[in-house]
Amino acid sequence: MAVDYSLYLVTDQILVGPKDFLLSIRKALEGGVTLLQLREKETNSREFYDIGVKVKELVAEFGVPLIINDRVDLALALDADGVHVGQQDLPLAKVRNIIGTDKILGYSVSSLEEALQGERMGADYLGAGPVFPTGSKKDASEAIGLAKLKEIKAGVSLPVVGIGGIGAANLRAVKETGIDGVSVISAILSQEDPCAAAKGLMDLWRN
Ligand code: TZP
Ligand code: MG
Repeated sequence: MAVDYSLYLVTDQILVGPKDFLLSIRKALEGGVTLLQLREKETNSREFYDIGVKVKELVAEFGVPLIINDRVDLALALDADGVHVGQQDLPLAKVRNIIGTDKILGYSVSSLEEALQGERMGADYLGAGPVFPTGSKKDASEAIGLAKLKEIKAGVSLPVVGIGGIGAANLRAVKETGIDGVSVISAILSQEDPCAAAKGLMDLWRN
């Protein structure tokens, strides 16, 4: 499956509120989001599954793949397109064994060492960051900055997306590191108009 990593939306239901959640995602998709990760840190398994069913239907309308954060079991239960895990989640090689080779496997990294390990262990893409300080992840580690992002991209052959504090103001500089896409939460979901926000980011990414 050829995946377009250009504008990768990570969801945060707490940020948007449950009432507007699906509508915000729909607007973001209308604005041109190319990949979507469902990330639920505070919901129980059943709620996660139920929202996953709805989000899967929604992304299917737009032909956008669905990635599930952390929860390999839910990625399988939902038959999502892939799963994204970090340094504190199940070991990457175990996840690959469980999901098989047809599903997309994403891995969070903050250093070239972790990136190379991800490559060796079978990741399909890397989420590198936080690039800049972010208020959207409680346990975010220190920002790695653009130089380190560039070093990670240059050191691996996998697609790399940058994440953390990325938005309209810094997207051009981020793109200059050579990465394959940007992953954002607040630059779309905290905006008044998620459709216009996504469109604006996509325009900046393309030009
Ligand atoms: N992982 C590293 S930073 C981050 C995650 C999930 C949060 C990104 O959110 P924002 O609002 O785009 O900075
Ligand atoms: Mg995780």
